[in-house]
Amino acid sequence: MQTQAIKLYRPSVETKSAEQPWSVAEIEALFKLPFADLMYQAQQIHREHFDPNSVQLSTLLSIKTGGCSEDCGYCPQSAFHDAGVENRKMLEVSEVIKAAKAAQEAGADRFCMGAAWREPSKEDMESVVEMVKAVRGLGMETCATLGMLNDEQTEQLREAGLDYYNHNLDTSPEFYGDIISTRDYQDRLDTLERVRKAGMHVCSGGIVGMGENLTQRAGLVAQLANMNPYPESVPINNLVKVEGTPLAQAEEIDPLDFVRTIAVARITMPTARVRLSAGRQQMSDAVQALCFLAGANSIFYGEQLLTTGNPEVERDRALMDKLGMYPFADKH
Ligand code: SAM
Ligand code: DTB
Ligand code: SF4
Repeated sequence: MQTQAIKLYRPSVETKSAEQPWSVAEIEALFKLPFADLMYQAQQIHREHFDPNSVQLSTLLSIKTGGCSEDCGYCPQSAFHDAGVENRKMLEVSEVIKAAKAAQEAGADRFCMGAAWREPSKEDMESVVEMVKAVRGLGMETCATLGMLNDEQTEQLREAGLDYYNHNLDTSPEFYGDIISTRDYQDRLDTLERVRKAGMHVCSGGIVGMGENLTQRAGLVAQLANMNPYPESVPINNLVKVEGTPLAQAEEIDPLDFVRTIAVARITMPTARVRLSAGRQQMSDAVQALCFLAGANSIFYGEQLLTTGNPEVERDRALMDKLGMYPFADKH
């Protein structure tokens, strides 16, 4: 009988308290659940905390492109790699305002400014502060990702009205050294701590498909989920393989394993916005739909990520219509 089957396969939905950290083994066990059980658990938790048909839209703008002094193996903007990305100077505040207005008109509610820096300089900060104030003035939520920050800089950004700071852990501590050698994991954790202390929302996630094994993938989620509190926003990127970067030939991950990562992020961080981030351009509508079912409720919206492409607004609008989904901002 069908009802019996439902009872039989109903997983226990475990809600953890902040004092009860997730072990890597527990998270790995979630990854290994039968797909239907994992999705069911993720959906239950998603529906407890969010409208499952609503999706938050963030538009990205690269305010300073290329020539970065870090050697992140995935990144086309690193000066260590030859990915054909030009080292450009920082955008003018007026250019940023123009892009933010266009994003707002297209329906985005959050505008994220990204810079290819290890860390911003004093002069960089003066311009960024102007940009944040101007974008905030348009009534949009603001986000920035500028590399490592010191206490003074987090304070400046908070005063300017920055809502979110994006700083990804990218992968597990054990795998980090295989991907980046110019900084260490603790540097990332220190900046996140400063962002939290200054009172801004934390946006932190990672990349899958860099050759990490399952334990390492679970290790990334454990790091994020065990932050106290965990990030309000968790971008899950599927590696965009760019010619000229060390990871250009990385083995493609099975799309269902990507969906599983979203589901595990949702289960372990119930109230976070889980963002289906880089890699969507290469993803079918069906896989994206599974990601939304798994608990993703935010996307990057607009033709461009930082240096690589993202689905066109028309494609995303059509996808949302097809799925009966709507932008979060439309209902608030
Ligand atoms: N430089 C700053 C930093 O690293 O924090 C901010 C910009 S950096 C490009 C922001 C994030 O983009 C990285 O942490 C990484 O997660 C993501 N990213 C960069 N290249 C990527 C790629 N090829 N595929 C997927 N995500 C990527
Ligand atoms: C995030 O987690 N993904 C975005 C944003 N935060 C800054 C960046 C994706 C970059 C993809 C490669 C590129 O376009 O250069
Ligand atoms: Fe620089 Fe950020 Fe790219 Fe690393 S990910 S090379 S820090 S821009």
